[in-house]
Formats: sequence, structure tokens, C-alpha cells
Amino acid sequence: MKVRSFIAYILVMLTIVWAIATTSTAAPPVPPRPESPTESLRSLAAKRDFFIGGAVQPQLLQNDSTYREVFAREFNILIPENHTKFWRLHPERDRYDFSQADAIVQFANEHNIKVMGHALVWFHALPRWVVEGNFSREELMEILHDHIQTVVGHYRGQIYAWDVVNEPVEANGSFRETIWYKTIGPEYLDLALRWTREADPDTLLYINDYAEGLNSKSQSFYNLAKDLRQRGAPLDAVGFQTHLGFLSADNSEEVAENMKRYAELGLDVMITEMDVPIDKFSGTPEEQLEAQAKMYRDFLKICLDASNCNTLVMWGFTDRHSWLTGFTGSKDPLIFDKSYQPKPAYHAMWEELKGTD
Ligand code: 9MR
Repeated sequence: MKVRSFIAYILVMLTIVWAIATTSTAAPPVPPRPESPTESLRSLAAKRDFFIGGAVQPQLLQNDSTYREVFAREFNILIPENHTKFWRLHPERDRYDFSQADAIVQFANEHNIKVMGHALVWFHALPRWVVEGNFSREELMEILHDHIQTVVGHYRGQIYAWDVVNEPVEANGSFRETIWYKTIGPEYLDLALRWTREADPDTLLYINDYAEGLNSKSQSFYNLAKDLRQRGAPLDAVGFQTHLGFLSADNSEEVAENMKRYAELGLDVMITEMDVPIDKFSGTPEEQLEAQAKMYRDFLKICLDASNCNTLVMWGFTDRHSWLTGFTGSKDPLIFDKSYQPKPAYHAMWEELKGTD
């Protein structure tokens, strides 16, 4: 009896399955397209003529194969975090040292990654011989001219964009009283731009600062860029550093508006040093990571949506190595964790770059 009813049950089930299979006309649901494992940030960026990158350190490129491989896989632009600064390249008046910067450029060339140079003129990272030299105006102009001609000439044709003057304005909006400003006068900017263009006519020239939002500092930076353009100085772009931890304004609407007024001047904007420390946000660790991801997404979106922004560079890429750890103690500001695993911020940027096709 039991066996017979079991067989009957099986027969009924088979009949039902057969009936569904033969009478249903609805197409089976299309499975979601598996994401190609070759889709990296850089491959998505490339499809939109966009540059996504990070600052790098040569000793890590040399000694840490994961650092090197992840960078090469994910990014199509880099900035040497320190090794194209004045004191690194020009430690003595009559001696230049290109060894470390050359290694970075070689890595970039091997992986088809663009290089941005940072920074020809700055008040930090100067060698003692410059700071303590008590040079006259003419002497300092000669030194700057020689520096730019030699450095920019050395890399002629290999640098996508040069940060010609970094951080020229103070928080209150006045010119920063640097050795360059005090000794040469405000025209040090015009001269530096002109000399850079002469040494490499094909590289983009920009000035760079944490002047992203709308405030007295960003107003002065804007006025400076406008004046330089009106005076005919060869300025192509401005850099928004975007250290959202403590130097920079994080109001994305203001940043979008600010970008727009540069477009009206015919200037591009590049996001050059973005980082967002996790301790900026309150909540559980998961909530902090989500808030950080949102900020990366928002800033990437501002840049993608703007007519004059096609570059976003972070100040590093893995939480394993960030300047903030040593400087302010702020934590985990980047899009890969300390083990090179992508964080929610990575996925947010990935989605934003992917768009809707
Ligand atoms: O991250 C850089 C750190 O390793 C250097 O010691 C420091 C001084 O040269 O510069 C840091 O980078 C700065 C960049 O060059 C300009 N904008 C602010 C960055 C963070 O301080």
C-alpha cells in the first residue's frame, strides 16, 4: 500500500513538472551579468576618458609587490608624494638627484600610467641651501629658473601635468609670505609658469591649494588664477587638494559651484590629494565606512559631472601608508584597507565610474 501510494505521488509530481515545462511560455529570468574580473577602476575610468590615481612612494613601489601590483591594476595616473619636491631633486645648489623620481616615472611608463609632477615651487620641502642662502632677488630668480629648466627639461614629454606653484595663498586670503613671494614678489608665479612652459610646451600647468569650497581663501585663489589668465600667464588648470580631514572644505555643493566658475575662466580643475579620515564620522565602524564611501562617491561625481574636471588623485591609496597617520593621527583615509582589500569607498567609486553605461 505504502509503496503504491509513493509511486503514485512521484507520478503526479512528474506530471506537474512536465506540464509546467511544456505549457509555460514566459522566458526564464535573465541572470545578472557577472562582472568581468578585469574591470578595475582604471579600466572603467579609461572608458570615460577619466584619470583616477594616487600619490606614490618609490621605496614601496620597489619593495612591496602588492603595493605595486594593486596600483598598476587600479590606477592610470600618479603623483610622486614627495620625490619631485625641490629638496629631493635638488639637494645642493650644483647637484640634482633624479634617481628616485626616475624610478617612479619608469614604473609609470611600464604600466601606461600618467605622471603629475609636484611641486616645482612651494614653501615646504626646500633644501637648507635655499632657505638659509640669503639670496638677492636676482639670485633667487636665477636659482628658480635653473631649477625649473633642469627638472622640467629632464622630464620633458613624460609629465602629464606640472604643479607649478603649490599653496600660494593663506587661509585669510592673502598671498602666502613664502621665500619666493618675499624675495621675488608676486610675479614669481608668472615667471614660474612661463619658465615651465618654455621647458616643456606640452605639459598641463596648474597651481594647487586647499581652496575647494567657497570661502575667503578659495576666493583669493580664484582671483589669483583669474589674474594670471588675464595677464596671459600659461595656466591651464587648478588643483583642489581635497584633504577632507582638516585642511579642506567638504561641502560638495560648494565645491561643484567653485569648479563651475573655473570652467567659465577656461580652466580645468583636478582633484589632486583627496583623503577622508574615518574618524571624521561618528557611528559604528560600518557607518563610518559608509559615510567615507559616500564622500568619495560625491566628490567623484562632482568631478565626473563637471565639464572641466577629468582627474581625481588620492593622497595614497591604501590605509597601510598615509601621511595622516604620522601628522595628525587620523585614521584609515583611503579606499583600500591595510591588507589591500577594497573598502566600501572603493566600491562606491567603482559604481560611480561604471555609471549606467
Ligand atoms: O604626504 C607628504 C608628506 O609625506 C611630507 O612629509 C610632507 C612635506 O613634504 O608633504 C606631504 O604632502 C603634502 C603635499 O605635498 C602638499 N599638500 C599637503 C600634503 C599633506 O601634507
